[in-house]
Amino acid sequence: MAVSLDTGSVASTVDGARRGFHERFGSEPAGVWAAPGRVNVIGEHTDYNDGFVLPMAIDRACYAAAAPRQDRTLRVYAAQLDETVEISLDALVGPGSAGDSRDAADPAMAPLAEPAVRGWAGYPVGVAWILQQAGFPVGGADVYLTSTVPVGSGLSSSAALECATALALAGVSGFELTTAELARHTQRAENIYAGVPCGPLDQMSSAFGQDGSVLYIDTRSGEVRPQPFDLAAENALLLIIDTRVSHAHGENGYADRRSACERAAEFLGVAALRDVSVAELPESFAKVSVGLGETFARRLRHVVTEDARVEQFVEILNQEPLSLPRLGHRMMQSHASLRDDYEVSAPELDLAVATAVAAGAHGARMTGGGFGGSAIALVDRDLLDDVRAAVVAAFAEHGYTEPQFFPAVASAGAHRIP
Ligand code: GAF
Repeated sequence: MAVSLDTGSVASTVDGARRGFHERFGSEPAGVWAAPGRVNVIGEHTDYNDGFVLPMAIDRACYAAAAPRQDRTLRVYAAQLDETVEISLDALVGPGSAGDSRDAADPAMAPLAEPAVRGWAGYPVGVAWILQQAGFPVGGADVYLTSTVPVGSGLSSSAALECATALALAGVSGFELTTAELARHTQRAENIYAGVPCGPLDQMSSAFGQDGSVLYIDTRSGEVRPQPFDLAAENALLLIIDTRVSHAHGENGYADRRSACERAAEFLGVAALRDVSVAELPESFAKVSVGLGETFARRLRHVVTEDARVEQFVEILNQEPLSLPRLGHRMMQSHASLRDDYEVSAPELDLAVATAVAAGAHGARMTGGGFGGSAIALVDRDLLDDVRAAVVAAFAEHGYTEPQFFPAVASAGAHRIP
């Protein structure tokens, strides 16, 4: 069975965005801005614990074709949904309602009680809202959004949409956003306006992505260290296996894991679980088991060991010759910890991982928040067809929907299309 490595042409998508804008709004866009989705290679559920992550931006992106308007209206059309949201920017002053004193520097992530819009529209509108809150002069705009990031696949279609929208609004309104501002404000839009308590991983990946590199990010300091990740030189690739089980099923599970970590940190008297070292883990595990219960202790163990695995993975990446089996081993440990201690995997993800490895992958793991979405497998190119065929057969045998496959190609972060 041949594996198609074609992920669609960027040029045709950009052209499609331009043409789509023209058909919808009757004029030419002032520009097109693109922001990628991501896969997290390792370091899962560590970002909201101030820990380490190792994502890369992928060559699937959201494209925003946009033009300024003379009035204060923001009109956004989402091509994949065939839906438009239209709102006055003046209705977006103040956090949802006048008199709420929260501003963009406020660390509180509590969602707005009454955002002006909900659902998908809350993402682009939330971006306009947060940028205004932060004092940027957002002007009226028409925005046409089209995306090649599959929705619900755990590849950050929402961060891609947010970052593309933010850059387009900045571009047509005539202000600049630094990469760090882009990541921070879009995350806050998602937390506060869309009401999703995500950490900084997805928006940082989309903003800071680099061609050919994974990003070693310390989410506490915000430091981003790109690490070359040239799997082609090893005749290997990172294969994304989209289980087609929407990760949206896990929204409550995500919030629950996040608050369990916050409780465990508070109980241990540390600012975040990042502050518990591997050496302290046995003692901290015992304390949390007795004080809060064994489930909390297992959540703690996942976060502490996962942070350590990110550092080990980066160490291996920097050694010559590169050992794919050692990288694969860390991926397997990460998956087991997410499945057993953190309990965010799904039967389809477990099957994809086990089958890929049985068919010869060096390692595999779920990626993203879990409860569905995608797995990634580190595969030698000459075994690609075998791995894919084995996973397709295993899914069919279990009566699961056929998964989709595409390569994770480390790509540039959010940018204006020249
Ligand atoms: C989701 C969240 F949005 C991220 O912030 C991160 O916590 C991830 O799950 C798990 O690592 O993608």
